[in-house]
Amino acid sequence: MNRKRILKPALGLAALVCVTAVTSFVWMQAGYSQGESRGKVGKPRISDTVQANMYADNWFIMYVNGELVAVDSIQFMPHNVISVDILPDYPMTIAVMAKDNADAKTGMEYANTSIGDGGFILKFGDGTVTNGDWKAKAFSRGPIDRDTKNPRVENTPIPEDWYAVDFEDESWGQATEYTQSQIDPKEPFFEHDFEGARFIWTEDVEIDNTVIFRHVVTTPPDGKARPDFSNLNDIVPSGPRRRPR
Ligand SMILES: [Ca+2]
Ligand SMILES: [Ca+2]
Repeated sequence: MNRKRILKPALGLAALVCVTAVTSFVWMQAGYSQGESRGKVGKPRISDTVQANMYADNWFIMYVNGELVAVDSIQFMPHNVISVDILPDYPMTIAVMAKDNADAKTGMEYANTSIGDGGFILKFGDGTVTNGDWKAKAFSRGPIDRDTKNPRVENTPIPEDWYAVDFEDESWGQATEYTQSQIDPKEPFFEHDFEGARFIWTEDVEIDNTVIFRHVVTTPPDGKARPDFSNLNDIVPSGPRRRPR
């Protein structure tokens, strides 16, 4: 074969590899300085997180800033505390759907012998707590009029975006606070930090069986300054510079 024919593609390939390497290096450098120019933020450490404690009678699911953060792992009993680490990011929109254990057709529990009652409480390590400032709305109620002989359930369709940050909850009422003795939490509750938090539900803790709570925390309640980790996907954290490949 002609030497020239072999040499030409080989030179072309070498040039391509060289251009790619230089481009990659420039891209890495640009990416790094872009991260720097947007304000330095180190990689989040576990010490940047706060503990979130939740107790629900009987079940809940929680979103923070539109992201799924916690699901109660036990639907009914025993009553349990869910404790997870979260990376706080303000303003922080918390959306919780809580459910009292209730038969879908009667709204009652324990083989349709009891109306049953709900209750929800939450405390985050930054001082965020549940109280009457939270918004609350019932989406499933029963038995209507407490008629346990002819039990009926009223359901309101749950909006698909109930947990979204921009969901409109202006028309919703405020949560009702309940005392510890009214809710009567079970043992694991006392082993976790809920100090300063209030049990909440709608104004009817018995008949309202599916309730959504929403709350916006504008600044850290404990007043502690925290880095803004909200755009972690869009920046290159400061720290050890990555080697160009
Ligand atoms: Ca109930
Ligand atoms: Ca219950």
